[in-house]
Amino acid sequence: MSFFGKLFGKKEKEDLDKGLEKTKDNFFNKLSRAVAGKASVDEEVLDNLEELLISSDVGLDTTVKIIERIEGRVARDKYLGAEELNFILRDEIVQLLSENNTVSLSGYETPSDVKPFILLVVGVNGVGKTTTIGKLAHQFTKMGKKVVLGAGDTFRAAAVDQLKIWSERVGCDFYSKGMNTDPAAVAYETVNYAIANNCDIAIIDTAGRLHTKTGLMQELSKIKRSVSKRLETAPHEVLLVLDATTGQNAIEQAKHFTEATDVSALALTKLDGTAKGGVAIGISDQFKIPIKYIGVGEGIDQLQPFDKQTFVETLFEQ
Ligand SMILES: Nc1nc2c(ncn2[C@@H]2O[C@H](COP(=O)(O)OP(=O)(O)O)[C@@H](O)[C@H]2O)c(=O)[nH]1
Ligand SMILES: [Mg+2]
Repeated sequence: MSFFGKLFGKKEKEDLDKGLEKTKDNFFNKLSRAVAGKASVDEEVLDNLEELLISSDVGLDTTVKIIERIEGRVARDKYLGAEELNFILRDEIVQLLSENNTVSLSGYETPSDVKPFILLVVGVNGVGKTTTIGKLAHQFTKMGKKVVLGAGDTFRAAAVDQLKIWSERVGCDFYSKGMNTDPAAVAYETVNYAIANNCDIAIIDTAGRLHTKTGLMQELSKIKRSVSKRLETAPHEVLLVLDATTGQNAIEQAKHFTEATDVSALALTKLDGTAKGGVAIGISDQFKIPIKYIGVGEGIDQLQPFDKQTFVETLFEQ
C-alpha cells in the first residue's frame, strides 16, 4: 500500500470496506454454497465457481482465465481442500491482475513538469462524470494545486450549474460559456483560462448524451482537437468514467470508448450500493488502460485511488 501514504488512511479503508460490502456478501454467500458439503475442489466445485464468477460480473474472459489457473493449481496439489478455495481464489486473482501491470502514475499524481495539466473526462450520461470531477478537484485543491473546471456539458443548463456548485464547494475556479454553446469552444477556452491564470490543472466535463454513438465519438474527437490546438501536448489525460452498477454494460462501454478515442485512464463509480463490484476485476484484466479511481459513495472525499491488490484483498477479507 506504499503509494497511498496519507492518501489512504483509516477512513478510506473503512469506505472501501463498506463500499464493497454488497459485492462481498453476494460473493461469499454464493462461494460457500458452491463448496457446501465438498471435501475437495472437484469438477462440480469448479463449475459452480465459474458460474459464481460470471454472476458476480467478473466477465466471461476473465472468469475463464481464473478457472484455468485454479485447475492448474488443483492438478499440482491433489489434496486441495474446498475450504481453502477462497484463499486460493484470492491468490490467483491477485496474481492474474499483477501480470498485466500497466505503468502509470497512481492516485492523484500529475507529472510535475506539465502545467497546466489538462484532464478530459468522458463517459455516457449518468455514470458520475461531474461528481468524479468535483471529487478530483477537491483532492487536487487539498494538495495545494490551482484547479479550474470547464463546463463542457453544454446540453443542459442543470449540467453547467451542477459543475459550478462543485467548484464553489471545492473552492476552485470555474469556466463556462453557458448552455447550448459549442463544447469544443468551451474546452479550448478552459485551456486558455488555465494558461492565463496560472492553473496547475484544468478538468473538462463533457456530455454523454448524444443521439448516436458515432455522434458522441465525433464530438469527443472534436473537443480533443480543440484542446490540442490551444496546447499541443494536451489533453494529458482522457479519463473514462464507468458506472459499476451497470456490470457488464460498463465493460461494453469501455470497449466502445477505447476503440473510438484515446482513453488513458478509467474511473469506476458507485461501487457502494452494488453487488457488481467484481466488474473491477474483469476491467483490470481485460483493458490495458488502468482503473485509476473508484467511487465508493456520493461524499466529496469518497473517491479513492484504485489499487488492485488492496481491492482484491479487501474483497476477500472476512
Ligand atoms: N453512491 C454513489 N453515487 C455516485 C457516485 N458517483 C456518482 N454518483 C451519483 O450518480 C449520479 C449521477 O452523477 P453525475 O456526476 O451527475 O453523472 P454524469 O451525468 O456522468 O455527470 C449522482 O446522483 C451522483 O451523486 C459514487 O461513487 N457512489
Ligand atoms: Mg454531468
